[in-house]
Amino acid sequence: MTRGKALQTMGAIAAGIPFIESALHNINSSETGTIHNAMNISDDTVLKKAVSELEYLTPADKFFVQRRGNPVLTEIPEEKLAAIGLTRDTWKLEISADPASNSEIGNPMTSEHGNPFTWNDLMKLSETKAVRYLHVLSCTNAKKLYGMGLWEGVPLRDVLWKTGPKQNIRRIYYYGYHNDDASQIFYGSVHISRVLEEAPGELPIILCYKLNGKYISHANGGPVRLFVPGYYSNRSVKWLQRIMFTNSFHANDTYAEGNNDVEGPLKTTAKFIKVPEKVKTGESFAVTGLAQIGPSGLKKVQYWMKPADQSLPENDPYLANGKWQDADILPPPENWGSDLPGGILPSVIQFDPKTGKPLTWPLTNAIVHWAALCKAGSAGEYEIRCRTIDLNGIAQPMPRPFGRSGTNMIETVRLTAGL
Ligand SMILES: Nc1nc2c(c(=O)[nH]1)N[C@H]1C(S)=C(S)[C@@H](COP(=O)(O)O)O[C@H]1N2
Ligand SMILES: [Mo]
Repeated sequence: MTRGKALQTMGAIAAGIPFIESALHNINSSETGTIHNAMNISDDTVLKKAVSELEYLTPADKFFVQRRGNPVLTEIPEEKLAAIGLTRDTWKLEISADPASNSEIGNPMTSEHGNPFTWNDLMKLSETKAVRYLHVLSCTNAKKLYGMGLWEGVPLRDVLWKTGPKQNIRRIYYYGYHNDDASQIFYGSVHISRVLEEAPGELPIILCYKLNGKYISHANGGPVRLFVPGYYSNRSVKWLQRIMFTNSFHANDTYAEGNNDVEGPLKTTAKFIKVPEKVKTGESFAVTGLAQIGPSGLKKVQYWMKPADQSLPENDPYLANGKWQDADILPPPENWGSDLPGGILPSVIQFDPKTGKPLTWPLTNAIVHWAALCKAGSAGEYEIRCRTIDLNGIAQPMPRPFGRSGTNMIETVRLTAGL
């Protein structure tokens, strides 16, 4: 089967259309070996129902938002936003050189010089430069993902070049709105190379103004948040108002000061979405989840169900010796989410413009859904765990098991089997 045909068949599976033999096995034949099929989804009504409840893109108003500041920044009333430059009409971005450094730029864009970068400037630039991509919003220290989004913006470099950067520039520092109180500033930084250049297939840092096709709400960091792909979301500063070029080579990030590793890319890690609390002994039930995918990719998602009173393998902190079984990794959905008219995804960087299909699946820096059919042989309490295996064959939480560079401990959920 050709790759295009395989993807088509996979679409049919997601839509619940019966298909012949395991198409999932066929797409697996590439050396990336992404999708492993333990159960024929289209044949099983329990699994099919569970899969039909999954939504790929988190609706914008269902994203988890980080509440910080006093008063809480996400909750500033609508009528106060214009006065602080956080409506589309009033938004301004000040771009200058770090006065504490020797960076040289020819054309600072600031209110002082009468030329800050405005919403109108951004919209003008978006006519020729707008890009869209699928990317998770994921906090370094949170167990659950904050959301899976479709982000639209203008590559930051296209704005920064307008300021005539010259020399002695190694990083940018950038800052969000902060209740006009210096102690509440949330800021981030990134190496200038990451702003100016990508490897083919890598995503650009953007001045982001749309989430799931709609202007970003104030709560979600609008009118403009920086979106820094590949990292945890602490680098994606909300309510962006100021950017500085600097010759400093140090990460200057609010999160770094909070004992977090801000340089590490996203980790490949599996999470549960739905595990029933109570199941009937001897009857099949479905478990669903998602995997966040980092640069090491995803080969498999696995689950392990065991009686709660059965002890864990000894001298095995990462449970490598559990009786892990393969879950089904789901194909691209037919319907991408309720925020999009008709559930139809507009063109994104990660898709082939000719076929409208993803260039790879699953996508790095995004999620993929998975499902498994389980059964409890006898009555009692059970534990169920899930983990990923990356494309290097390394099982979660390795190769980076430490917290503070992204939470990736193996998740455990309990359930009871009875009559
Ligand atoms: N201005 C500002 N930007 C911010 C934050 C913040 O508190 N203030 N939190 C950061 C962190 S730690 C995370 S994980 C994400 C959370 O984004 P969300 O609030 O849209 O979910 O925003 C980042 N950007
Ligand atoms: Mo975070």
